[in-house]
Amino acid sequence: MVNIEAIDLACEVIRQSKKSVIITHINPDGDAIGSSLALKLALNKLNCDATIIVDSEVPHFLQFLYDAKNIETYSSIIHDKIIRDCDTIFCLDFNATKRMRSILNAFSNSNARKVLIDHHLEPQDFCNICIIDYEASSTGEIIWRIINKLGIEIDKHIAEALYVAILTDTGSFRFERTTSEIHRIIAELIDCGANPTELYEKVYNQNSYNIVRLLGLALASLELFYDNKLSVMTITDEMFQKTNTNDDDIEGFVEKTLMIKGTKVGILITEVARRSEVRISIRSKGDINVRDFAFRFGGGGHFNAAGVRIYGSDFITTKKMIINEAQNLFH
Ligand SMILES: [Mn+2]
Repeated sequence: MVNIEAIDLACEVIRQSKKSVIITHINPDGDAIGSSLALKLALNKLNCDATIIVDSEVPHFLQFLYDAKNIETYSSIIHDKIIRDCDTIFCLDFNATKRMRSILNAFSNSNARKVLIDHHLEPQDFCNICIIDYEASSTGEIIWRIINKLGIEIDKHIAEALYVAILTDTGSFRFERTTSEIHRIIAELIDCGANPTELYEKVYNQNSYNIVRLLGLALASLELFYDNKLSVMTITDEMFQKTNTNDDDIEGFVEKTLMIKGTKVGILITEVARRSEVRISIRSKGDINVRDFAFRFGGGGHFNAAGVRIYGSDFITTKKMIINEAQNLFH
């Protein structure tokens, strides 16, 4: 658990802030958006202004969250001044500067206090204050501790944002860090107005027909290697075109690679032609460390869930290389 001093420090910084910016990572997930919204609402209750900026759009399945419509997609003309003039910048749910993509320049040029709140391994050194808990299930969990320590009342909107953060980052309460403590936090959030049935429905059952068709193509692409221990899902640019979808629409697909009996590692390899990018998402079961695997190619993440983006290299060659290298995971 994150140490008490770090939480106290975060509370002190938050109380001193009057004008803040919250930055979260590109292709934001439920934890990125949920924890950012919860922190913003908490800051607002302390009369601190907060602007959430991301160099991406908010995914459709998270747009229902209260105040999500006010999350701003980065534009240098509009936001560089805000980033320069604020007193505190909170970086949530990422620990490598490349994850803020083009916001980085304005971030680096700002003299604001910089506070990192995150739960990923191997953080880069780019903030003045780091509140990091490698054992936390989600950034939302850390934000919950901070809000509690601040003595701020958790209203329905904050409860829903934190619930979605924890729901999505624990894979609906089934990943490794789903402790009894997490369930106690969730119980409290339910008491504060978060409705599990309603939130699950809004997060997971609002896919377009096109996305479900893309999932069908992706499932049909599954290939097994190394005695079925490795399962590989492939999404090509052609599949996106056929279903009129794009790489924002593949949230959760990688989890399906682990459905097969005997599979220990699942890899989703996605061709993102518009950015000359090959996006690799990796999941594993048990004691197979996929974070180190991703790290070797310039990516990162968690022990059982990691990813990497490879730019400017041929899709087929990259896929072959990744499958070949993945063999080492089973030694
Ligand atoms: Mn997270």
